[in-house]
Amino acid sequence: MNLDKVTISIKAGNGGSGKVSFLRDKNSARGGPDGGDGGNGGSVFFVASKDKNTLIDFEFEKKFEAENGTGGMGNLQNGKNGKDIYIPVPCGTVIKDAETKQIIADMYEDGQTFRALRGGRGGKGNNFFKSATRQSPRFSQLGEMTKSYKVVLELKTIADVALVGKPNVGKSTLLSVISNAKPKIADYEFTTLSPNLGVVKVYDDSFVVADIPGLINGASEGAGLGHEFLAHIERTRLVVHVIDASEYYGNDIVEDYKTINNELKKYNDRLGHLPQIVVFTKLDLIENVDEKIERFRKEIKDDVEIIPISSVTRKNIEQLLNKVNMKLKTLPKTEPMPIEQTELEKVDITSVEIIKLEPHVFEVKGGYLDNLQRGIVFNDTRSLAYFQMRLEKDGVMDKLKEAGCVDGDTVVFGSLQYEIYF
Ligand SMILES: Nc1nc2c(ncn2[C@@H]2O[C@H](COP(=O)(O)OP(=O)(O)OP(=O)(O)O)[C@@H](O)[C@H]2O)c(=O)[nH]1
Ligand SMILES: [Mg+2]
Repeated sequence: MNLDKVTISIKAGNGGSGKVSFLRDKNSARGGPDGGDGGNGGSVFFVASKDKNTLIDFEFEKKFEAENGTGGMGNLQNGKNGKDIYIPVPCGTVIKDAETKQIIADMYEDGQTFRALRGGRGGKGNNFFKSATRQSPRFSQLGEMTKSYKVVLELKTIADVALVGKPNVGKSTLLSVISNAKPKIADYEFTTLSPNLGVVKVYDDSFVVADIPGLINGASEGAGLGHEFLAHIERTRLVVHVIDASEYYGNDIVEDYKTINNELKKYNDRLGHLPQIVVFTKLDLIENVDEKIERFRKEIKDDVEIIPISSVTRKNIEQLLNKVNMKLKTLPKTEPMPIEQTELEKVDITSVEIIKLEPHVFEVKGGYLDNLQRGIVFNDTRSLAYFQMRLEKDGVMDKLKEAGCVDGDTVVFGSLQYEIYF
């Protein structure tokens, strides 16, 4: 089960169709058109929530559909709008188009809301189409049908500090000592199977620490459990590199340090170059820590801060937290992922569809028209002239002729209608 990456499908609600209806009551033998408009479909939103830590909910529910708008009715009653849906995700969830893999949103801050899909527009009822010359329109518009899309949700936790190290060195123990988190701790490798987050308080400051599964040689290429979780800490600001300095299990502090740093570098450049504080754990089991530090320094040659601690006796824990806190103050805040402006709903600006609604009444629909109409001010004659010129130039008038439209016929463009003369 992968808690950090799931694919789900989402769909906005269809628009309800407009109604064809005529007023009937005992006083009027033949009343006017009174068909109402269809309601708009519901939209699909994502909301970032600090109360969620994993994507586990999506293991069980993978299909999200907003409500359809209902159809218009007689007596000028418009259909009801479909309800929008709000899908809660943990802060730090990156949403990608499953098809193109492009990022469409980074749900970064608590409460941040993102509309992924807009509900289908409701169609106009026949009342809308009445005019001086047409008293009894027997047509209405269909509601807009929406498509279903697949999106990938990927959790890239926003923690300030990452506890990184080999398995069983005491990362989770350290987190349990410095924060409110209660991770599982045990004397074997790969106790931690998914990341734990804890909030650490130092006087009036606080920061978030992530404890991830232990890393081993080859982790960056997928060995062990660490690889997928390295994605979590891509956005941390500081690495606390935890090394079991007791060397009780026959490990070597220098080798461990090099192995882990190598994996971080191989995973990506940013992780490889994050500032580090090295923590020697299990100090309570060590007799001469100064000697170890000296040997370590000589061999690694990096000028890195080393703090020996014991999570069991809590020795030097306060010193470590102060160091981390001070260091964080000097580091830039993490930023949301840079997003290229991509949208899930591919904007179609070319399609033109001509529908014969009834004899001598045609409707022009499609992405071409939506796009063109966005730039037109319909009560401005110059803007309107431009609209007509474009219809001519882009071949829409020819298409109308081909469909059987003749001089004097009515053509509906979205929410406008014209008598057409070629
Ligand atoms: N003596 C001593 N034992 C420690 C200390 N810190 C952790 N341990 C022990 O080390 C073992 C591993 O601790 P964990 O915190 O589960 O280690 P981890 O690094 O989270 O391990 P993974 O999740 O498997 O990667 C446990 O038996 C802990 O009790 C310490 O400061 N001193
Ligand atoms: Mg652990």
